[in-house]
Amino acid sequence: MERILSGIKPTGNLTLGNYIGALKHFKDFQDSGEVFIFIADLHALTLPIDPKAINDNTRDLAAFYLASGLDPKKATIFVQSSVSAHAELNAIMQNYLYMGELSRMTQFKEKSAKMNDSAIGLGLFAYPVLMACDILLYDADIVPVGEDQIQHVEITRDLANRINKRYGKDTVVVPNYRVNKVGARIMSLSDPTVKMSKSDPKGDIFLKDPMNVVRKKIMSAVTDLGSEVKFDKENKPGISNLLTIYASIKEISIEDAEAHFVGYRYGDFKREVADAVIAELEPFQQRYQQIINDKSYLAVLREGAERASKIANVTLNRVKKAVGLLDVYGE
Ligand code: AQP
Repeated sequence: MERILSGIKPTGNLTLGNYIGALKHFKDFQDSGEVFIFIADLHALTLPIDPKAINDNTRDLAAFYLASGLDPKKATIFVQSSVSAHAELNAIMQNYLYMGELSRMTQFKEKSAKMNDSAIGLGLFAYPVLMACDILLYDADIVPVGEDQIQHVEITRDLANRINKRYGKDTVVVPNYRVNKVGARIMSLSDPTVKMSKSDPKGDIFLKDPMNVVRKKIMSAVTDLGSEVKFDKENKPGISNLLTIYASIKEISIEDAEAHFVGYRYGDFKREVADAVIAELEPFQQRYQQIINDKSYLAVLREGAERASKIANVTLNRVKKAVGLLDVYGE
C-alpha cells in the first residue's frame, strides 16, 4: 500500500489557494493508500508569528482537515511538534544538505528578500531539511503539493538518494511529488501575477470569509482587456485564474470550463464562479464550525500523535543505526 504524506503550515487564515492546491485533495488518497496529514507548526515558527495566532491556526487547521472529509479512522492526522522524531531526525539530516543548495531554494529567496538580514532566522534557511525529515520519517511514496512546494520535495529526493548511497539503499524511501493537473497555483484576485498566500494576503479568499464577502471578492476580482472568457495566462491572467478556480471546484478540465463559458460576459462569468465557490465553501464552513465548537479535533490529534510516533520512531532508529549512533538500550 502506498504511503501518502502532506501538511500545511498554521501561519495564517487558510486561503482558497490552500484549499484547491492541497486540502481538497487529501481525502482522495485515504481509500487507496495509507495517509498521513500533519500540521506543520514547527515550520510556522520560521517567520515571526504571535503565539496566540499559531495556537488558534493549529486548531483551525485540524478542524479544516476533518471538515474536508479526512476520516481519522483511515488517515493519521497529527501536529508536527507532538511527534519528537521530526526534530530528532532534523538534527541528523541537517548535516547532509548543503549551504549552497539551501540558498538556492525559491521560497527562502522570496521570503528572506522581504526581510532585514539580521531578522532572518536559521530555521527559514534550514526549512527544507525539516520538511525532508517530515517526509522521510513516514517512508512516504507520494507527497501531494501545490506547485510552489515541488522544489522542496525535489531536494528531499536528493537528500534521500545521498543517504542511501552512503549508508545503504534501503535506509530511507525516495518520495515523489504529486501536483494536481488544475489548480496547482491559484493567484491573488487583486493581482493575478502573484500567488494567493496566507502569510502575505493580497486579494485572498479566506476559508472563514462570510459568503457575501466571498461573492464580493470574486465580483471585484481584477479582469483583463477584451471581453472573451478564455484561458490565456500571459494575456488574460485574471480570467485564467477565475477559470482555474471554477474548473478545480467543479473538478473539470480547463477546456471544459472554457467551453461552458463561451459567449458569457465577464460579469455573468464571475457570478457563476462565485456561485460555484460558495456552493463548495458554505457546507465546508458549517462542518468546520461544528468541529471547532465541539473540540472533537483534540482527540483526533492525540490519537494521531501516538500512531505517527510509532511509525516515525522506526525510521528514526533505522537512520540512527545506519549513521552509527550507539543505541544504548539495544545492546
Ligand atoms: N495559491 C496556491 N495555489 C495552490 N496551492 C497552494 N498552496 C499554497 N498556496 C497555494 C499549497 O497549499 C499547501 C500549504 O502549504 P504551506 O502552508 O506549507 O505553505 P505554502 O506553500 O508556502 O502556502 P502559503 O499559503 O503561501 O503559506 P505561507 O504564506 O505561510 O508561506 C502546499 O501544498 C502548497 O503548495
